[in-house]
Order: sequence, then structure tokens, then C-alpha cells
Amino acid sequence: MKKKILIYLKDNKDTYISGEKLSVELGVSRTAIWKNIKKLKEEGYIIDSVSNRGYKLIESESMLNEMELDGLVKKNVFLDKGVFLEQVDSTNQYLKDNYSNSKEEVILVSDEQTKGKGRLGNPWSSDKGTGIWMSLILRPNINPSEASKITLTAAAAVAEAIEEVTEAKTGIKWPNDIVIDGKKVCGILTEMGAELGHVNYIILGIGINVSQMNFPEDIKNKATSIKLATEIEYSRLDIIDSFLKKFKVLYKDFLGNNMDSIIEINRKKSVSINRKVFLIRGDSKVEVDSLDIDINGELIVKENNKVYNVNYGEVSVRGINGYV
Ligand code: BT5
Repeated sequence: MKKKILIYLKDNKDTYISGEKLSVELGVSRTAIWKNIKKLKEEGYIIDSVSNRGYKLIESESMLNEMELDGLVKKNVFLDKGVFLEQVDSTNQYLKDNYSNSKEEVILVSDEQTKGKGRLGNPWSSDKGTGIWMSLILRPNINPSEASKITLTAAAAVAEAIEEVTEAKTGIKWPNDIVIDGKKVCGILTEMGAELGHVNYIILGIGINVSQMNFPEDIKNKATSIKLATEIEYSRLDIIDSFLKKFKVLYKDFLGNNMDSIIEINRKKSVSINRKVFLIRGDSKVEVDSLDIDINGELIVKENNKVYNVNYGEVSVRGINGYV
């Protein structure tokens, strides 16, 4: 009922709706309307109540909760549902534990992660209320060898979404980081459950720093948030909305093996090509000229006059003078 009232108020944002009208339209008692309005207010929605006129929704845009998330999922129709949790160890892990055997495609967003993870067991700092800690579980009908391209697909969607909603200018550090002003604002972790020749699921984990004003000592020099970069606190929901809108289009391209636009965005926004970089594999570190990203999303590099491709997953890329 709470959700129905909210939707009704949202659809009639500019006018006061009487309790009586709401009760007739939604087929419940006026007391039920009043109780649910009270609950919505307790959750943080600003609803003006004026006697003889009724209720008017003043502000809802920045709320991040299951109702709002599900609203976005319905609007951007390509997932089955949206789940929101106040706290979780890791959104990737939660989807793996709870949805790997289901048929559903789901987006999970959590307000806080206690054990957010990056690649190869790296930790991901995910304080409460400061970022978008989200994962999508998808079931594309593709060969496992194609799966890594989904990281580039998500990177393109995140980079464009941040630019659509905020004043920040984004770059993509091949293959899984989004940067602003040379610092990491987003990391992507793709995990997969597969058999020979068949993908059971892909879990796409995305962490976007939105409103942190400082970071732990060990990442202070290479991490940033959208707020640190722009001095503006943007709505997480607006960024998720824009991401879903963009990802939906690019994911369709990915499924059709039509990588042109995805690669074009990655090339255009790349901070990793046309420059010297270090390729790091375990303990080994080699300096190469990074030349381009090919149509399969591989990095084309030149080492001592030998040109070869590097696949995502094989290496980390580091700038010669620091992170980028
Ligand atoms: C990544 O790994 O960049 C992938 C991060 C994915 C996080 C999301 S959040 C939602 C979902 N659920 C999860 O549990 N994970 C995903 P990697 O390239 O390995 O980078 C990790 C490194 O980035 C760490 O070792 C730190 O140096 C640095 N780092 C940690 N937290 C950071 C943050 N909030 N912002 C920027 N850098 C960070």
C-alpha cells in the first residue's frame, strides 16, 4: 500500500490529493492512507499535509530504498527485480549465495558493505551511505570466452552515466576502473559461473564513490569521489537510473556481439592508451607502449618492437608515474 500511495503522489506531484480521494482510488480506508503516509515520512519522504487539501509529495528524488530501486527496474525493463539491503558483506557474494541457482536477473544495491571485494581478493572500501555498491546477476546466452567484454560494457555505461548526471568528466582506465581527475572513482568486478561452452551466470559488481570526503590512508592518493571532484552531492538514485538506461542499450549490443559502440566509448575515454604503461603480472612488471583497444576489448601493446594483445584478467595496468 505504501508503494501504491507513493506512486500515486509521484504521478500527481504538483497538486494536493485529499485523503478521501486516495482512499477511493486505492480502495483502502482513510486511516490506512494516513498510517502509510506517516511511514513514508518516517522513511524520509517529505510530504506536505494540509487540512482540507490533502497530501503533496515535495521531495523524493534522493531516496535510495527498495521501492525506488524497484521503480527504476520497472522503468528500465530488462531485469526481473531490484533488491535493496541496508548492509551486506559483499553485493557480489550475496547474489552468488542467493541467486546463482535461480533464473532471475536481479540488481542488488546495498547502503554499506562490510567485506566489499575487488579483483584477486583486493578489498573495496564501501562505507555506509557514501557510494553506490551494486551488483547485477545476468544470464547471457554466450560462450564463457566472451564474458570479459561485459566489464567494458559496464565501464562504458558507468562513465557515460556519471557524465550525464554530474559535472564530472570521466575517463576509463582499461579495463575496469573509471577515473576522474586521474583518480579512481569506480571499480568493476566481474565474476562468472560457467561450464564448458556455457555461461550459467555473470555477476557484475560495480562500486561508485559518490559522496566520500576522505578515504583510508592506503588509498587516499589514488581514490576520489564525485563529491570530492565536483563539490556537489548527487543523488545515488539518479546515477543508478542513468546507468540502467545506458547499460540496457549497450548490454543488448553485447548480447548481439555488436561491440562497436562499446569499444568506441572505451577508446574515446581511455586514459590507458597512446602512452607508456607498466603491465603487472604477479611479481613481474614490464614497460610497454600502450597503443589501442581492439574490437574484442583487448589492449594492444608494443614491447621492444614486438606488438601483441593483452587480455583482461591477465594483467594490471599502472601508469609510469603513478596510478593512471
Ligand atoms: C576493483 O578491483 O576495482 C573492483 C571493485 C568492485 C567493487 C564492487 S562494490 C559492489 C560489488 N560488490 C563487491 O564486493 N565488489 C563489487 P581492483 O581493480 O582489484 O581494485 C581494488 C583496489 O582499489 C584496492 O586494492 C584499493 O587499492 C583500491 N580501492 C579500494 N577501495 C576503493 C574505493 N572505494 N575507491 C577507490 N579505490 C579503492
